[in-house]
Amino acid sequence: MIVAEQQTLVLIKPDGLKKSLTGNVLTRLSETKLTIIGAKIVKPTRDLSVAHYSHMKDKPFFEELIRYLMGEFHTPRVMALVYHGEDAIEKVRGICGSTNPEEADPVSIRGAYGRITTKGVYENVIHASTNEEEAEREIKLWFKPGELILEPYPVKEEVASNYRRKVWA
Ligand code: IDP
Ligand code: MG
Repeated sequence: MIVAEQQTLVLIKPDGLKKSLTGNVLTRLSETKLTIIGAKIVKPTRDLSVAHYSHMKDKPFFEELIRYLMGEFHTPRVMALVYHGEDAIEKVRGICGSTNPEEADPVSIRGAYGRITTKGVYENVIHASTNEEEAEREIKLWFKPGELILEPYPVKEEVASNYRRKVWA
């Protein structure tokens, strides 16, 4: 069987950062032998969080979910990573475990470290894309082309005028 090379977006959510789980999570993910092609710490805006979870907008817990991703219950930080390699999406999802941390395999990341809050949000430490279409949408949402060491999707060049940006003083 030929297995395609894929990309997948991983977010270590604010509960994972607050609980100092970054190292544990990255160690678990290294079992996949996939390559990290981009990584950064992000302070998620509301717009980014709503765009990321747009497929959940009709859920009764949507507002709590957005506040959770923005870090209002923990710390306003997320670690965003892109993993690349054969069968990346399934390999990463397998180590993450089921969405509901109480139903997740106890040795999976979510089974070991997740919890359900009294308001009913699943604080499950990690996000991982579920299919190639979702991965492409999410990677383009969280990363610009120059922030990845590969160009997994087509890029174009733009000449920017009237463009302000910060540089080191
Ligand atoms: P996934 O993260 O396993 O792909 P999704 O269905 O895409 O699961 O849900 C996105 C996030 O929304 C979950 O990771 C979890 O934090 C939260 N969530 C999903 N379903 C529920 C639920 O039934 N109750 C509370 N929170 C949920
Ligand atoms: Mg999902």
